[in-house]
Amino acid sequence: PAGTPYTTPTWPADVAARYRAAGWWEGLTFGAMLRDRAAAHPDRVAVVDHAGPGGTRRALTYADLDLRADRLAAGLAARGITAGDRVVVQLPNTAEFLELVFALFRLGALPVFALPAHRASEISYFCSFTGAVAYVIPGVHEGFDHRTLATTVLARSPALRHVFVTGGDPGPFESLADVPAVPVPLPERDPSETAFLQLSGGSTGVPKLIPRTHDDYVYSLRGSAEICRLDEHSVYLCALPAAHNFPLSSPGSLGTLYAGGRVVMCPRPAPDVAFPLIQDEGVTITGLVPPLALAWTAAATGTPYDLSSLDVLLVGGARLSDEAARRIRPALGCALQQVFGMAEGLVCYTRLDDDPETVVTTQGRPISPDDEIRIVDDEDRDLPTGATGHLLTRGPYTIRGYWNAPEHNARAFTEDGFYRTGDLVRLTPGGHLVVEGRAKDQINRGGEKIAAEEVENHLLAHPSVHDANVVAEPDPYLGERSCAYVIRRQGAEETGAAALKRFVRERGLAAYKVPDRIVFVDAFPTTGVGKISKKDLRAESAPA
Ligand code: J2J
Repeated sequence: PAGTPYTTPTWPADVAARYRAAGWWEGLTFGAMLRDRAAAHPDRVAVVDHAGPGGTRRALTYADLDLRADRLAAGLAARGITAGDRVVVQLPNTAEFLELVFALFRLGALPVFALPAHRASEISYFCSFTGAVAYVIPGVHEGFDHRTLATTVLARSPALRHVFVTGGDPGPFESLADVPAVPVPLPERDPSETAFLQLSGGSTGVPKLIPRTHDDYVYSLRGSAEICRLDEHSVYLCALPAAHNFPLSSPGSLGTLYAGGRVVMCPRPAPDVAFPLIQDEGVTITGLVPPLALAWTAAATGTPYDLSSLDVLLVGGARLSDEAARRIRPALGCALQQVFGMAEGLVCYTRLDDDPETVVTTQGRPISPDDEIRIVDDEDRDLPTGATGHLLTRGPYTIRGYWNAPEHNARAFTEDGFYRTGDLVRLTPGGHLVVEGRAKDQINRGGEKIAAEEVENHLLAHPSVHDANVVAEPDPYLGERSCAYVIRRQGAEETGAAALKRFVRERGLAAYKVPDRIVFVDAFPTTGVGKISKKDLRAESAPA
């Protein structure tokens, strides 16, 4: 709500000055970046999608994208949306996604990046927690009516004034296509200010929001584009949900625009949708989570589509097994780059000139020479090189704190500003990181992150549930899936697993967070000091 003193942690002034002096922060805003590229090569295609009437192909040049962003910014300004406002963006992979985020960047309004899979529980939280004034949705997407969702969200979010709908019938709301107006002069934004709020994978009851500045994010794009060798001939297929940090920035759609390349929006990442696009659009690079990389590898054998334009496949978001990594080049005929990144900042890549063994067995090394890495024990003591421990990091594009979460920040960051990633890693003698596990209370379901506590809280809201613990269990395809151990209240034996899953879904939780399996137990295993032992629960789930 207006007047709330939101806190946005940032880098100490001397550190910021150092990052500027080193040239990492170039003082470029997203608005200026697009303006510059549009001036340099107006007629080059910036983005292609297949979301025109009846699924027709649409191509926007850099000049088109630049003008559309200006027109949309003017229209949003006319509706009272101003610098500093938060706008929840929940769009599928379409050109409108890029038009809108650049319009908001130019206005200085902050996109809050939701995923299409989010439902009333997540979206209402984003809207109320950020005091968002607007929410942008597709009408019906993948068979789900986001307009109905918006009605629920609107009733719960006092600050929310506008719902804009892309594609088709806007229902009771306004069509985003009706918003654009004659461009108005807007003040240039300060590159050191927060450009947007990204979502954390999360390990707490509610997701945390990540404030990223123009300076720090543009640097991560530039570094990523160099490492992935993007140039004006690059064609990036945006196959994962466009708002996620990986397809947005590693090097993603924004890194591709930074480099002057072409972004192809892929509506779904399945091979039958992606392969024809790779062939027809001459895609050179894309990024996938491990289960999809496996699915593509399997589907490539005998495919009628010509995938020969594909030079690089980035795989990250969850641990890619060495065996799966080895299969990628032979099957898809492209180079593999492993990427270990996080929306909070740090991104590591294997390099295109790393030896093949390093590429298949490690998760790479950081973008920046100024990325600081510490690997520590439970008491924050540095471990000898090669030992596995907690990864702490700080650097020119890693946040110093979550948005408006001072208490949580005191735990999630060290006093001197290192982010506690919750990942367990080790360093190889060659200086590459290997992800060995996780200390945070999270399930990594094929790259989709689930905070155990968030799901547990929803389960606990059921009258038959006395207590609940959600843990990861191995899954041959996803790597991990979620399993809820539930203690029922006395006399509540009739509530079964299916009913509980339905209950959680109906509370408006994204489908990927609904427990894959529910096991009813009489008690949870405890540790020596009487704390519930998630480790022992995980062991119960492990294959014998
Ligand atoms: C093991 N675990 C990994 C990997 C991420 C690029 C790529 C991915 C993300 C991302 C991202 C992993 N092996 N290769 O933002 O820009 C797990 C770790 C990490 C968490 C972050 C990007 N790559 N992970 O996945 O914010 O546990 O970002 O801390 O969604 O994913 O999740 P997220």
